[in-house]
Order: sequence, then C-alpha cells, then structure tokens
Amino acid sequence: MAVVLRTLYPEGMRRSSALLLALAGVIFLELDARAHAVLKKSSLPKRVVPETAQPVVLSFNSAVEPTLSRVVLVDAKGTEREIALHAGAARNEIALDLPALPPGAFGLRYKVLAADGHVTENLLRFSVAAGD
Ligand SMILES: [Cu+2]
Repeated sequence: MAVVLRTLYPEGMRRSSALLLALAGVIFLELDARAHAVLKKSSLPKRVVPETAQPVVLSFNSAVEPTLSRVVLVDAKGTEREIALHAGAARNEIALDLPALPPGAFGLRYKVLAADGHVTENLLRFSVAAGD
C-alpha cells in the first residue's frame, strides 16, 4: 500500500492519504467489534393459546435499545397494532406482552436498534390455536 501511495501521490497528499486510511481502519474496526442485533432466541411459542396474554422475550446477540426499537403485531388481514416494549432482564433483551388474541395467523414484526446504531428488521410468524 505504501509503495502505491508513494508512486501515485506527491509527499503532502501521501501523508494525508495515509492518515485517512488509518482513520478508516480505526472506524472499520470499531464497527466490526460491535455487531448489529441478530435475534438469537425468542420465547414466542409457534402456537399461542387463544384469548390468553403471553409474555415474550426476544434475545439478541448484542445490546439493544428498547426505547428506539419497535414491535408491531400483524394479523392475517395485514392490520397492524403497535406493541409496547420494555427492557428485558439483560441489555440484549427486549420484553413485551402479547395481548389476548383470537385464533388465527399472526406475525410480530420487530425493528430493533443495536448498540452499533444499526437497525435490524424481521417478522416472526406464529399462530393462535387451541391445543389438542
Ligand atoms: Cu451493525
């Protein structure tokens, strides 16, 4: 790299380019060290008991910011309902209370802000149905 810079740029430019490259390296390492939030575990069952509130904890691989994250409940018709979030027991967790729901197909769409400032979005599908 140094050889290339020496060939292409005069002294002054070479020095500032080297500085820029060094800064870019520092920033890159910084972002790399704090990965964005990937869902590791969810306590949401695939089948939820009808008409029964269900506490749910979403666990991520890194710290998340509940106040800047969102979870929306979507039903089969596409109707959306915002679900209140609270901090989980650990910094990588988000907790919520799923309201009592009628039988049917649903999804929880989450959008979480990780400590590195990146937003992750995904949909968790589940159904509400009586057990056998
Ligand atoms: Cu990230």
